[in-house]
Amino acid sequence: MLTLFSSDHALHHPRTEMADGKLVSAVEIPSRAELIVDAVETARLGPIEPPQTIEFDTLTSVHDARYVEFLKEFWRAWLDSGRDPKVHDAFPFVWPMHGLRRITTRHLDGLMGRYSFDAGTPMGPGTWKAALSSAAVARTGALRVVEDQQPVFSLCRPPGHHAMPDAFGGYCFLNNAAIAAQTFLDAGSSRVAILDVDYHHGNGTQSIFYNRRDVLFISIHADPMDEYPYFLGHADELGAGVGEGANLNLPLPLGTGWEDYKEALALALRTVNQSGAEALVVSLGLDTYEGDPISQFRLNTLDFVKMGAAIRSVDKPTLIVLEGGYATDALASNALAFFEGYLGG
Ligand code: Q9C
Ligand code: ZN
Repeated sequence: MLTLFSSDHALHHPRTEMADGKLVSAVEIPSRAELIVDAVETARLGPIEPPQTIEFDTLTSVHDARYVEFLKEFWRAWLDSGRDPKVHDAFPFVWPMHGLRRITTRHLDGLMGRYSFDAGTPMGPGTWKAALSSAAVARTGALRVVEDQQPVFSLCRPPGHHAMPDAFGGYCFLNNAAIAAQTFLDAGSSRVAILDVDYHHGNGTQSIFYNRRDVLFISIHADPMDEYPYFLGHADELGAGVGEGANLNLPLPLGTGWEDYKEALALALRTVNQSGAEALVVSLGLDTYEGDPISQFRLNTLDFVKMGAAIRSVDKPTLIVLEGGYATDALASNALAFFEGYLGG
């Protein structure tokens, strides 16, 4: 299996994030991707290649152009506003909600609030370049699936599934899975399914395609009544307009283990199989692991073998896109376990 990877991911290297009323150590850190790419190499899963450059127009096929412009210009604006160039963890802390006006201000703090939805997603000098490389890894992955008619792994970092049409959050800036799905459509697929198995609901991916029929979004995740992102990912969100019926959320209780998880996965896979989709994008989060530091499901390493095997039963051109997963001591083995099952190891 081909893996796409860009070393530019390391240009985004947050040290801290806002949580529990204080700054704590960041968990979405460069070693995540390094551990997984090293494992792919050591296990000889196949070639590891860099992505092609990605066009601005590709980004704006799923994101608001002014939002992408904001991400691109952020660090220059930070410096121009006279702020500390040594800071590499910048956070928003005021948002245009609850009747406040959603306007784009001159002040950078207003701009950051306009284009974000949480305070847990630090931005620094290299964030834009890293996010762009991650999106390129996803897009090139989809193009290679079409070209080679083989499954491909896009080892994306930073992750993407929380990124909204016009807002960053949840450690995500550009929605890699959405860009990949749109790439399949632009290459001739009439319908694409996205299966999101990250522990957290993919609120960004859902939002991007909520009013559309051509992309079916299915997500298995911790119940947002009890878990981030709280304000989206509930079972009654079914899609809207012509997209009604093209969105399926399968929230599960905190503490869920494989016995219950596999039932939800079977339902999700049946739905994918019956959807008429001509390609599949898997948003692969490894944060369903029992040892994940910020998550509360109970899958073990062997369960990822079973997950990979179950997902492989879908007979469609498939791109696997990396999302979350923060247990650095187990990321390599969990990724390899998934691919062992997926590739029939
Ligand atoms: N102290 C992904 O897995 N913050 N994003 C949780 C923990 C948000 C996770 C707070 C977690 C976002 C791609
Ligand atoms: Zn996650």
